Amino acid sequence: MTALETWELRAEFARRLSAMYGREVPAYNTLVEVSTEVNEAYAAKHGADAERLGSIARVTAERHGAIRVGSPKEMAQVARIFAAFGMYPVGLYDLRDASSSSVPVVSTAFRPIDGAELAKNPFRVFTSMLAAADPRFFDQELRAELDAFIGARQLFGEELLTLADKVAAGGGLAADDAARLLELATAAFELSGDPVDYEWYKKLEAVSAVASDIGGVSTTHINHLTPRVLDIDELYKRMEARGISMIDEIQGPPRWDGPDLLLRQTSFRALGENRVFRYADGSTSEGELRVRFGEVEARGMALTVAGRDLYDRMVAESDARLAVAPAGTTRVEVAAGVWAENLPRTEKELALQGLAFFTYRLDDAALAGASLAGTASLSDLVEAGIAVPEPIVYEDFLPRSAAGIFQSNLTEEGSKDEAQVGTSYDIHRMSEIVGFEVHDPNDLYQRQQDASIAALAHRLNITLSH
Ligand code: OOG
Ligand code: NI
Repeated sequence: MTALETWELRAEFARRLSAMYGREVPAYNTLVEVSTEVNEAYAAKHGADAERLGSIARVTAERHGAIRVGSPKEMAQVARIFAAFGMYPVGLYDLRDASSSSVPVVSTAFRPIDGAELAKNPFRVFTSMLAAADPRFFDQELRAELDAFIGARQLFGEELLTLADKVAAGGGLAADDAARLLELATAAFELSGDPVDYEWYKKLEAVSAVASDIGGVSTTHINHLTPRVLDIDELYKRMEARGISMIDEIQGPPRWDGPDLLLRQTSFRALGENRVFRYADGSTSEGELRVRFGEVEARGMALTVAGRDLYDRMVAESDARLAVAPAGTTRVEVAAGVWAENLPRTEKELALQGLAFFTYRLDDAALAGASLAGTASLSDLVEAGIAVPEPIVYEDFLPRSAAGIFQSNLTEEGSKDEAQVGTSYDIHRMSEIVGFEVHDPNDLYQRQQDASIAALAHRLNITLSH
């Protein structure tokens, strides 16, 4: 019996969730189909350049999922399951303040953290936890009810958790254990047919539709599953041409003629799905809920702290200009102008200015014509074409886009009592909750870049300064 490697398990987990979600939300299959068309056309047109930010095999299989849990206990349990698939928490996203309407969650993303693992299969899951302790959203009485409801449910069974711990400890599983782990882990995220308590659901929905989706039902489910495309503008056009109306704008960086940066995302609005409701008199009947939707993304390069500061300043500048722009001007039009003014247009310039993360490849031909003494600067090597910067792909999320994705699917504003002081969460608190260290994404990119520079210096047998 062959033992499966962790990445094979992860890839199979993503495939199974994808098959399940496609049965539940058929429009997802359309999105995947159109994404595949767009990627094939893009690869045919751009050749090797299309693989600058990941092989076609990686990009074709690439998905991120989003799930939502109700308590620290549930967060810690789901972390054990993801660990079995080589997915660890990275980044803290506090969406409570990133949005104007009521989004009472704090989130992290579970994903592989090692470059080689990411290249094999980068499946990631954006995981949000209800901030039930935050008095701005939930008064004492509602909080007690929420705690009781969530405390009484079991999202993940003992068999699943035990199997997950076993594989996480051993780094591989015998085939029959693997089959069972995959079956149970996939089923844990399936939409449940259990009746939804109508009054309880509506009570939470009055605070926030996110709260009712999390705390108003007895199980969790995939909220969306997102394929990656190489040309998101083209995808947007093709989806609209098929009669699927997308949200108004692509979130994140604008389209421009320089390298792809960070993350651009777009989605179509939640679709009505049948659910059974149970009413106060004990009767049940079919109703409809709209919470699950389709999203697609295009990934670009990871930015350094300096690059990210610049990005955040450009976002603020775009907002400021938009506020005084003539009616009808879009955010994207304004942003494209701001970007053109502020950002270098080539990977090489981004590397030289320290704005994005790179690994460095040695160009042997350029090296052959050069004479290197005992020390050199990385910049000189880049200028001379000896060290060729290769971009590191952004593997994470953007809080503003994430809040936008949540919000684009809310029909009501919900309520938030700003007179109360919010509960604070930081990356350390989140690590305690999750039961694993929540990595700072910048540290992971920096480590990868540093290792590549050290390897370069070693191969050249020189001391490298920056
Ligand atoms: C998660 C929203 C965030 C993204 O791609 O930014 C997200 C959710 O709706 O649960 O998935
Ligand atoms: Ni998403």
